[in-house]
This record gives sequence, structure tokens and C-alpha cells, in this order.
Amino acid sequence: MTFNFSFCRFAILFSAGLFCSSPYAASVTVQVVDGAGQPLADAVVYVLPESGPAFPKQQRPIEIEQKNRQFSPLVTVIQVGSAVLFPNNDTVKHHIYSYSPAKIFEQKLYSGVPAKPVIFDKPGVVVLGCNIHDQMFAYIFVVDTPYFAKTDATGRVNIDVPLSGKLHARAWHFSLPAGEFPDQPLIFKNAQAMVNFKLNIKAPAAKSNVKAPSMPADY
Ligand SMILES: [Cu+2]
Repeated sequence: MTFNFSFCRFAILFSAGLFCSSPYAASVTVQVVDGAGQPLADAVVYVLPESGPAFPKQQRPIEIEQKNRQFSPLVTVIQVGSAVLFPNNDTVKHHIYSYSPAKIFEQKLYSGVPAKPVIFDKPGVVVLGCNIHDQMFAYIFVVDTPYFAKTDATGRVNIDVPLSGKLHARAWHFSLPAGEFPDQPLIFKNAQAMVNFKLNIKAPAAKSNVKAPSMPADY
């Protein structure tokens, strides 16, 4: 009896030790679909604390290339404060810019890899364009959390998160009406949470149907 009790206590302590030594304690599974219930690719999902201090920053090197007169990838999600490099891997020059309030910048006519990355210091949606090629556009979604993911064709993502206080998840897609960031609280059971987002999008917008941003005359 004593042995069993001790063993049991040991097992609990051992598991607790493993649990605590992991940087992540819980996992969130998210399914994103469009208005017709079809899996939605290129949706961004991110997890935020409901109150209290923001999550710490995790810096990761980010690149958005220009290739075949397109930006790649179309959608990039980054944490506030991240540095993004925009290498031009085409033989033609590009002049890239954003006039989105979250980040106004331009990199004038250049080829190759710019010496300096661009720092994105405010959360929000940044729409990239090219002053030479109107068909070029891309989205950078800047979030104030290191816990984010982008859906693939299955519309499904897993995000590992620390289990600290109340958390909620948000979703975003470039075809959503401006300013819409659907939000849901996360309810954990055995360190697992599942959330479904049905976004207010009639059908995933074909890339060619999305209008490229144009540079305003007073920019
Ligand atoms: Cu261009």
C-alpha cells in the first residue's frame, strides 16, 4: 500500500515535471471554413490573453520574396516588432510599398536583397503593392502574440500555447470585410481546446479577382 502510494506520488511528480518543463502546456485546434462551410486556406488564426500582460515576443527571421512578378507568400503573419526582408528574386526591378496605417513604407526600385529589413511595429493588416506591376500584392498580418498559424487547403491548424489565464482565439482572412476579426473564448479540457470559425466570406476570393492596392497620388 505504502509502495503504491509512493510510486503513484512519484509518477504524478514526474509527469508534472515533464508538463512544466515544456514551453507549451496546451494545444488549440482550429477549423476555419467560409460562408458555404468549405475549408478556407490562407486564413490567419491567433491566440491572445483575455487580460493581463501581453505574451512575450519571439523573433523569427521572415522573408517575403518577389518571384515571377508576384509576392510569395500571398499571406504572411508576424508578431509585432518582427523584421521582414523583401528579396527581389526576379530579373526585373520592383518598387514595393504599403500605405496601410499599420505600416507605411516603400523600397524604391531595386533588385537583389535589400540591406535592411523592414520592422513592423504596430498590429494590423498591411497590404503590399508594387509601383511597377499592378498585379502584385500581398498581405502581412501583424499580431501582438507569438501564438499564430495560417491555414492550408484543409482550413485546419494546431497552435501550441501556454496555459496561463483565460485565452481567446481570433481569425482573419483578406476577404473578410475590413475591421472584422471574429473572436472566440478558448475552453480547455485536458489541455486541449477546439474552435470552429465560419467566416463571413461567400467564396474564397480568386487571387486574380482581388484588386491590387494602388499608390495614392499624395503618397
Ligand atoms: Cu514589381
